[in-house]
Amino acid sequence: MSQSPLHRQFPPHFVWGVATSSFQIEGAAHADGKGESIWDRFCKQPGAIADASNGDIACDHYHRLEQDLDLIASLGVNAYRFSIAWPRVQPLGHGGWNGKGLDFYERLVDGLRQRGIKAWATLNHWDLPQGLQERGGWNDRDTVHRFVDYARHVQARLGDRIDGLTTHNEPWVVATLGHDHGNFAPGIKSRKIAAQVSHHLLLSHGLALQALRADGAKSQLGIVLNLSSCVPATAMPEDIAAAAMADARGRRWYADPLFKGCYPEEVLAELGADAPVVEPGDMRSIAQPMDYLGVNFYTRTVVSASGADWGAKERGLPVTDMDWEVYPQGLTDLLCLLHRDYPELPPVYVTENGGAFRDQTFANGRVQDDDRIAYLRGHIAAVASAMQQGVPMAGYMVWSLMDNFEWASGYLKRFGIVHVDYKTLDRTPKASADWYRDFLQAWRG
Ligand code: IFM
Repeated sequence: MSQSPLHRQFPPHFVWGVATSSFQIEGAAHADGKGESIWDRFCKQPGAIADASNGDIACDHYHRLEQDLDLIASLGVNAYRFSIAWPRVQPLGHGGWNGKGLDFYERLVDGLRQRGIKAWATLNHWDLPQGLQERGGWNDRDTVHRFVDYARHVQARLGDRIDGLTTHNEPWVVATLGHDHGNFAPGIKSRKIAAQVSHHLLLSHGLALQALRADGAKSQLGIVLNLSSCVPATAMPEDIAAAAMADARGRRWYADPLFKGCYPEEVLAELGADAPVVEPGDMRSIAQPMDYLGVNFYTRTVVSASGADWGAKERGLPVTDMDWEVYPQGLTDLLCLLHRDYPELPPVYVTENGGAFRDQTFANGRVQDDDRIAYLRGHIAAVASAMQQGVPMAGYMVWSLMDNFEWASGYLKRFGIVHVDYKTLDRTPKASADWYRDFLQAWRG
């Protein structure tokens, strides 16, 4: 059976975007009254960041806004996903607001609208104000209420011009990498704290949705989860059980409360005394109806009971520069699993997908990133396949618009479809940017 060309498999209302986050691109760490974030602080810890870098300048997006808006428009996307730096808007995370911070995001949102591009804003892409960390950060229940105030403040000023408003980006990363493994800010290593943090993130999401709706929200409201499809390394029963447990810890710990109002029993049992304190009514607050679910997908996870590293390299499969296996079918599998497990699933957006590759750069500045083109094409086809199987897919966004600060890896890993020269801060679209633009042009017809 012949398949229609890829671009024809997507409906006219489909949302196509590129994504970034505040800390990774803005720079201007101390400009116009911005407060310190936990990532500003974390970068100062010796050994925390692979190249000992920080976000002080990053891509200097804060000072190059107009140029970057033109760059986004030149790709032909109809959406741009960015995040708002909480400490730019409220330097300490409590108390006074910084008008100049919101002015910047107003220019951004208005600039998108002038160019006919939908604004997709995330309220928390990890850069919590350090002032709140000093009061206990996400481990302290009061941070939940501070987040709701911040969300309401942003909506009051910009809500009429934001199409998609996301509470949190990848709460698993904040909880697990930030508070259990400790390799991300704020660098805490405690399973018990991480579990409590995950609960507070989910609770703040639910309470924010309630408050934003009570205030008359005009944007679509949702959350973004980083999810992977977990597959057993072999058909042995112990590997199958280990894969199911990994899925419960990573996916269902977040998605079950959101869609079913409960944590998975097997993970609660595993946590034992480290399980989070859940107050009466919390689970009902978390399970608010959502207008969409954002899914960030990069790779699948192959799990064995022995814990042996079943890396893709060992299996002879292609990997990105992060050593993440390239496996587009995993995205289809994951989306179909979500559809099966949660019958009330709202429209789903792949809010991040892309790869870090060691791009080949030629003397004329051309980056011929064929690996990235193959990656993107494969994953867009995986979205089409999920859609054909009935998953309510509504959009796809490439991570990332441009090379940027890749957290603990510093500037060593490049995810952009636009190359950034960190000496000159010049932006040069890579071959993948041309490919995406041509693909979208064909889709528009
Ligand atoms: O760069 C990150 C992003 O901030 C969150 N999702 C994964 C990306 C690649 O690691």
